[in-house]
Amino acid sequence: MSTTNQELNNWIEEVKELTQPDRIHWCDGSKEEYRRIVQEMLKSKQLYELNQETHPNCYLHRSDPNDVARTEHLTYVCTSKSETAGPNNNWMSPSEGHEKVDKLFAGCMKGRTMYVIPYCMGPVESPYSRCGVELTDSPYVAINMHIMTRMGNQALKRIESEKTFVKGLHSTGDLSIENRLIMHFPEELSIKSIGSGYGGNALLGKKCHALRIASYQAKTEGWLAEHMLILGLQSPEGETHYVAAAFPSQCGKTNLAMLIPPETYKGWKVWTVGDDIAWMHLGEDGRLFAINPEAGYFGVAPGTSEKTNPNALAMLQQDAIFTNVAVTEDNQPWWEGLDEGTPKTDWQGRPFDPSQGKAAQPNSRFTVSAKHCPSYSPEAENPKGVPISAIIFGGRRPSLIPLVYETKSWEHSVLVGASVASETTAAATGKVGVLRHDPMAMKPFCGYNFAEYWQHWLSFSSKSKNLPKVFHVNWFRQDEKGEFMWPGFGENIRVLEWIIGRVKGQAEAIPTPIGYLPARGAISTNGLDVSNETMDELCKVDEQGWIGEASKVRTYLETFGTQLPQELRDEQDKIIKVTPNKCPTH
Ligand code: GTP
Ligand code: SPV
Ligand code: MN
Repeated sequence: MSTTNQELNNWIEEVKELTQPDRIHWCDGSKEEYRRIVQEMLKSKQLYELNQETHPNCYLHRSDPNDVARTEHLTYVCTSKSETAGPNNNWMSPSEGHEKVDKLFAGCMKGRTMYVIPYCMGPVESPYSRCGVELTDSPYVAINMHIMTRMGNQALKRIESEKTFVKGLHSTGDLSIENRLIMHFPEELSIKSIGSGYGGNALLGKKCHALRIASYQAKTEGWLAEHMLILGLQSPEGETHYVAAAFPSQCGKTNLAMLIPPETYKGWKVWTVGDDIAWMHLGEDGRLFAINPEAGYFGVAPGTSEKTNPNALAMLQQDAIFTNVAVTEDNQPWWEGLDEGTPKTDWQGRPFDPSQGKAAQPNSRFTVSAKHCPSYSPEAENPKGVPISAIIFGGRRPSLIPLVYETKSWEHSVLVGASVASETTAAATGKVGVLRHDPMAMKPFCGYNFAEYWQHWLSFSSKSKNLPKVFHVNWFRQDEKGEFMWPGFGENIRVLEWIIGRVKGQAEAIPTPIGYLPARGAISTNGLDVSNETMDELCKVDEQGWIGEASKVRTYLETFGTQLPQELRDEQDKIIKVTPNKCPTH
């Protein structure tokens, strides 16, 4: 096959010469093609069939044990000037980047099939969607892209008429960490990734294109590409407000996006638009409109249960790919926190032995089509996107940071986003549980200098008087025993209700130097086993703690030097000046 797009034909020829695949397979995106690749992978033991009675069309993939998460230290942004990438990215010049990575690509597809995957990020009919083509020697990537993106003929057609696309070259290489590089060339709209088959490193439409490359494009074109879920909260009166929320990896986006309200919230409903990425544009009325560029979920398995996320469990009953989970005696997928069944075989295919670690890899994942989610919003296919009433930032903070607070102004909102810090998780290699700065949950994903990114965020206040209200939440406060103080999951709707109440000018709040905190009783605890004392603790401002926090944030922000927008310093000065003795508690 070939295409009328000569640039694509030429690029494929170049890559063919460099990587020398035995065969080339153009993906058409059909169900039949998906089935065929699955059959081939079953034969070559790259996939295992799970129990087809309980989980029809569900398969398990076991990755290389060295390749289970994103590898941030091997991820680079290659721009002509190092300041463009900023201190928040690893940098190489484009020429050095190409040279280093092309050496690894030389001849790497010998004996393999190269899949040509045209894909569209976002509804094919949306003016906000963007296309790409991924060339990969991984059938696992091909079937995951089938689920995660709108791909094949429909995307190729758009590419042929639009004539522009992001070029993504991927190979699993030899899967060794020594020969792994994930390179981004935002000025060329291209990506080269080798040595990993793992999600964010290998499914190039996701973090590489839809965040790193897209954030760079969004900056020049005046929109936002963010690591955010999108949900619609429908009240019993039938009014729906859309909310976008940025939490770092493994900090609760998928769970919040699919929330099922508890018994006491009869008549409320959460609609899922997206669970990981939002592309937001200003509408004519000055509101931000968001589309979800993805078509599926690549979600965290551990912790997913009938209690925590029943919608996710329901969608995982069929047509899902599981990566690095354990299996039960009767071949059903299993992970820690599932709350039923017993693991027989661990994620590496060994008989499960607790002395060798967890049964499921802590970053084990499922891939499933968004359409299988019972709460999937029909508005997710709306080419215009959904209007955003509130933006939420958050992170994993065992202490200090309140359950929820509202910012005071757009400038303060950008400071609050830039100040996000969170404990590291298993989504990336490295130590887990270390507090690190993760502005807007974009530390691993912003394709250019954070200082310029904050400036870009700040610029929206002069373009619109109709921006969403902004909040910060923390589901992860712990007591002295290390237990979570807030029940989280479905109960998070109580916080969403307060947030929408604030948007509508109805919910009560107390002004403090850090922002507006919920007044006592403004967040309903009806039917909840959380004491008033705990609520007070969750919603208070610890002055000394905040002075220390502000000083750490300041030290971090100053690492961006003269490029740091002055507005962020000014906003922080305002907080520090008024903080001593001026934080009202309830
Ligand atoms: P990525 O896909 O890596 O971007 O993660 P995510 O932000 O979508 O996180 P996800 O919803 O998958 O949750 C990650 C982990 O946090 C899971 O083990 C969840 O069970 C747990 N979690 C999610 N929400 C809550 C919550 O409200 N409270 C508590 N205590 N844990 C939560
Ligand atoms: C994340 O790490 O934020 C994920 C998984 O959503 S990955 O696709 O690997 O980026
Ligand atoms: Mn994510």
